[in-house]
Amino acid sequence: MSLPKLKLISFALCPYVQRSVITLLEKEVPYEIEYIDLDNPPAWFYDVSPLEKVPVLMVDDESLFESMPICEYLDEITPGTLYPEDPFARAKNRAWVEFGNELLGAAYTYSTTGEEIGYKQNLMTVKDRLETLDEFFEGGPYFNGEAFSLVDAVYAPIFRMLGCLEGMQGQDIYEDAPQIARWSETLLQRSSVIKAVQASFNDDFCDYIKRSGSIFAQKAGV
Ligand SMILES: N[C@@H](CCC(=O)N[C@@H](CS)C(=O)NCC(=O)O)C(=O)O
Repeated sequence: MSLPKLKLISFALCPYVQRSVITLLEKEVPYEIEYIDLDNPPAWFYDVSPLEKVPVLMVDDESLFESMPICEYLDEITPGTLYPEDPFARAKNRAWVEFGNELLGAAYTYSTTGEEIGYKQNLMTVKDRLETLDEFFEGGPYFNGEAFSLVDAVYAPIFRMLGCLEGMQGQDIYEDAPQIARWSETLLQRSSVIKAVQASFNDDFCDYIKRSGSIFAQKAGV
């Protein structure tokens, strides 16, 4: 089957975009990428993105929004699969993707909120979620064992973000989640994960947090 022409509409720091790029790279799908400024999106963006968010995948002349439908579509139009074949195992993978979305939301709020209470609550949520993840994690090296999956594609950008935050604040966020610390290290060394962002990502992300003037940035002294 010949593949359609694919173009990913992106924002350089977006973790949801990264999961789509990781999937494109893992499945060796040719694609183009266009970065937009989310603070000042081009007018055409509103025609292709009903929720006004990235990523959007342009498939020939049509658009597909929401990162997981994009990743699953890419997985389905290419040989092999990044999900388990067994329906129950696949459903459980999707449930852990949802868990990852919650973790990502808490990590984002913890690092960008201007409210002390929100900072504290979300930091606690991040640590609790990592601990829970550690209890359910089955040993690695990847989420499903030897095979890299879409669950890994979802968590890798979260671990990249947490790694930057740890570096800025000098604290060990994984102290109660040793298996997750190892999983994070494995993922952050994988080629598709490394290539899913621009070389300046860490600096750009730190700048973004600094500019937010958040409680996190104040406490980290950046
Ligand atoms: N549920 C969406 C979330 C995507 C998302 O939140 N993208 C952010 C950038 S990281 C965005 O476009 N925000 C723009 C806005 O909310 O106006 C997905 O999985 O694709």
